[in-house]
Parts: sequence; C-alpha cells; structure tokens
Amino acid sequence: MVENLNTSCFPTWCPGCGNFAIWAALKNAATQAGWDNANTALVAGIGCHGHLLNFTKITSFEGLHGRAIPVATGIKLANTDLNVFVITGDGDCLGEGGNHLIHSCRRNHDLTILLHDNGVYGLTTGQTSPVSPRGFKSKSTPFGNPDEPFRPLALAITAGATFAARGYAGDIPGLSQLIIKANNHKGLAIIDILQPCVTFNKEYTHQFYQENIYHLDEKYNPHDKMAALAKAWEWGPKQIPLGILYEEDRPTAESQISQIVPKPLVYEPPLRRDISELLKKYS
Ligand SMILES: Cc1ncc(C[n+]2csc(CCOP(=O)(O)OP(=O)(O)O)c2C)c(N)n1
Ligand code: SF4
Ligand SMILES: [Mg+2]
Repeated sequence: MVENLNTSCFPTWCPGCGNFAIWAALKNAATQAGWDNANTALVAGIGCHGHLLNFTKITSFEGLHGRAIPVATGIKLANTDLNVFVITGDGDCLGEGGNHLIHSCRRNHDLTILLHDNGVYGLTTGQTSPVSPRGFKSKSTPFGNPDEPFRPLALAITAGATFAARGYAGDIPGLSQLIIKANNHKGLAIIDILQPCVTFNKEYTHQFYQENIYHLDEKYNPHDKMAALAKAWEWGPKQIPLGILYEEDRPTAESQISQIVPKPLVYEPPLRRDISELLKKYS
C-alpha cells in the first residue's frame, strides 16, 4: 500500500490552480489501487501540468512539449506489466502533440491519458490553445480568438479511443474513481479533465463549470458510439456532460504484437550480435 506519494518538492502552482486537485485525485487513486514506483510510470509533456511529476513519488519521465504520448508508448511496449499514465495539457496533447493523440487512439495503445484541460497555455503565460473558446482574448489573440475550439473527446472517439471520459478538478472523489476506471480499461483511455487556470483563463472558472456541468445518468449507454459523439460535442449553458461518455472492448496494440505477448520485452535477455565484420568493412 502506498503511504506517502509526496516528494520533498513543494508545489509551485498558483494558489487555487486546478492542478492541485488533479494531483490529489491521482494520489488517492494510486493509494486505493496500489500503484507505486515499481508498477507504474508517469510521463508528462511540458506545461504547468508537467510539474506534477516533480511532486509525486512515482517513477516518471518529463518529455519534450507535445511528445509525452510517444514516450509513454515506448515504455508500455517495453514493459506491458506497467500502468502507464500520460500527464498532458490541452496545448501539449491537442496542439503540438495532436498527431500523437490521433495515432495512439487509432492503434488503441494501453495507456491512460489525463488531459489537464485549462483552455490555455498556462506555463507560457496564457496564450490561446486549441480548446480556448472563440472570441477568447489573450496575449496571442488580443482581438479575440478567431478559431473554433476542438472538442477533445470527439476527436479521441473518432480517432479510435476505446475509453473516453470527462472529469472536473472540483470533484476530487469523482475524479479519483474515474482515474481508476480509466486505468482498469484495456486500451487507450482518455479523461478530459476540466481544470481551471485561475491566473490566465477568466472564462473557464470554477463558477463557470459549477453552473454548467452535469453528470450522465445511469440510463446513458456508453457503448453507443454515435450517442457518445453527440455527448462529446455538447458544450454550452448547463450542457457540459461529466462521466464515461464512451467505452468499447477492442484488442489493444500491445496484445497484437506477437513478440511481446508471451512476456514483456523488458524480461528478455539482451540480444548480442557480433558486428566486428561490419565495422571492419566500413572502417
Ligand atoms: C517544442 C516546444 N514548443 C513550444 C514550447 C513552449 N511551450 C512550453 S509549455 C507550452 C504550452 C503549454 O500549454 P499546455 O500544454 O496547455 O500546458 P499548461 O501549461 O496549460 O498545463 C509551450 C507552447 C516548448 N517548450 N517546446
Ligand atoms: S498558470 Fe494557470 S495552470 Fe499554471 S499554475 Fe498558474 S493557475 Fe495553474
Ligand atoms: Mg493548458
């Protein structure tokens, strides 16, 4: 049982930042599910979200901006026994790293993506991101964002994600359970986490979310792809659904690679080849 998942680093997030709650939810989930240094790896991109790695005592790797997913994919392919989490931001995952999101969903890699969705580039002081609303004023769009925002879960479901959910940083117990369910799912699981950036996003505030989110009820069927897509497109006054929007049972990428099915690659002895003749030829 994991007892203390805090490192000696004191969190540097702004007071009131939604990242604190996501961090707490992840630690709750890890404590309940028994994730630790030996069985779990966290991979982050660059952004305020990525600082979470510095404060959490679980094996981790901070990649380049937009490249968390390919690093996580490599770790999972090397050791399929690990729980592998991607800690990413809306800029990291949908802007610079958007192509990696699409293809990891298409291939159904067995990863859990926690998308810290604050609607801005927080770390670089609040530029407009692919999910910022149309008309959003920031340093990069001082006259208002002229572009339509992405709906991240609609993109993920269309690309082939087999688990798509939305959580809210203001609900730590609910988010903890969602994280456990996402990791239990075999295949590409993504949670779009509504995360207020109290410093740079004055539109998507706690008050905005509390007024506009609602929970999917028990009658909702998460196995109906078209219904899930309709839910993923919902965004408006009192119209932001939370919960598991989509769930599908489909073979993972890892389960279809014959070389790693019998046992994880990491347990194979290193393959030694004599390349002295080759070296002589080209030296
Ligand atoms: C290759 C590369 N491009 C751009 C940057 C600059 N950069 C660092 S973080 C960031 C955006 C972060 O936004 P997001 O992923 O939403 O994370 P947040 O800070 O909001 O958590 C950018 C553009 C970088 N570090 N590396
Ligand atoms: S800039 Fe925004 S996302 Fe970054 S730590 Fe501050 S409140 Fe959080
Ligand atoms: Mg962001």
